[in-house]
Amino acid sequence: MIPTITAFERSPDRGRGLARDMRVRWALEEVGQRYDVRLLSFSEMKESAHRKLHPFGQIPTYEERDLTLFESGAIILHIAEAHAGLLPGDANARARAIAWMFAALNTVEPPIVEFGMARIFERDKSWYEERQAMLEQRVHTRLGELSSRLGRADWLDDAFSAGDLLMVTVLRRLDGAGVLEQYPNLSAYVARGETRPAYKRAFDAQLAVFTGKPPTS
Ligand code: GTB
Repeated sequence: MIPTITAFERSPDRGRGLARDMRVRWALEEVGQRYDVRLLSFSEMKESAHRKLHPFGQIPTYEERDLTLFESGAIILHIAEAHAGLLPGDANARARAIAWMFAALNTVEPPIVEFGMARIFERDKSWYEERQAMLEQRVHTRLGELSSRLGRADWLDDAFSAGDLLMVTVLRRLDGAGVLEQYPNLSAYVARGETRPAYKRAFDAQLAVFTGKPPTS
């Protein structure tokens, strides 16, 4: 059975692939699983029909037979456990890859999201500049640490995994902020993720929603 995911009918990022359906699409493309997408308006996301799938009225969700999931990390872990290609076979390497999934979502994403949200919603506040400097510093702390750990490696723990998939999508949220560019190995890491054929297929599919034109790949 083909799973169905949900995504924005009209993404505020205008097709830049920054919303969290992108990571789910990418994971499905990596493992070669076809999927359907149900597009939702902002009001539909808050209706009870969708809240039965997602208690917080958000995207993405994932439906497959009698399973419904929300939370992009849980969805990707499910996909990675059900298919080969996103988690290593070796038990210890698999546990480390899952640790990187949690690190992406719990340790790296929060300061990046807070920094980004402030840039959008708090620009008019008198304290914006001062707070923004603090938030940016927190992002730099994490990026510096991540950059040191990645070093000259291609991926966080040997082969590409769901941990890299999540980390790349998290770092992409710094797009346009002029921050990631200060870490050449992290910029190259993100670019490496973006050149994967599965990433490109996922990106084109979400872009097609915005442009209304079918994906070319
Ligand atoms: N922890 C949850 C997960 O990982 O699945 C978070 C889900 C979430 O934040 N979903 C967002 C949503 O539904 C979309 S991804 N928001 C609507 C709402 O809460 O009412 C966040 C997002 C939105 C838009 C952009 N953008 O335009 O750049 C980037 C990221």
